[in-house]
Amino acid sequence: FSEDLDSHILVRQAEPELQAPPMYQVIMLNDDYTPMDFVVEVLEDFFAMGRERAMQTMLAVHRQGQAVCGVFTRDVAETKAMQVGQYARECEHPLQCEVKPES
Ligand code: TYC
Repeated sequence: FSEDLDSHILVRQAEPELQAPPMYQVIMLNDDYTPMDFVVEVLEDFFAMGRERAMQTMLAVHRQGQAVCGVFTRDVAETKAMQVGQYARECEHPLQCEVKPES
């Protein structure tokens, strides 16, 4: 009986750690004022993109209004969106990101 109880407790405790955490998209938003070069620099520096991928992502945002620039756990996604907004403001550009739960 006590063996059964132990294994039951172990399973119940281990279960949550086996679930992948919910993931969140960081979505870059278009605006009319932020220079294209600045957006490319942000995508390289905050989202570890190479020049080619950063260019393509920037152009996707420019043409379609928005694009996903990364998928992260909630804290990481919110921190990245905040840091981008803060850095853009410091440089006096209106660039902003939004965070949204994946699917
Ligand atoms: N639309 C901007 C321009 O024409 C460029 C831009 C691209 C701005 C992507 C924001 O997320 C953005 N200068």
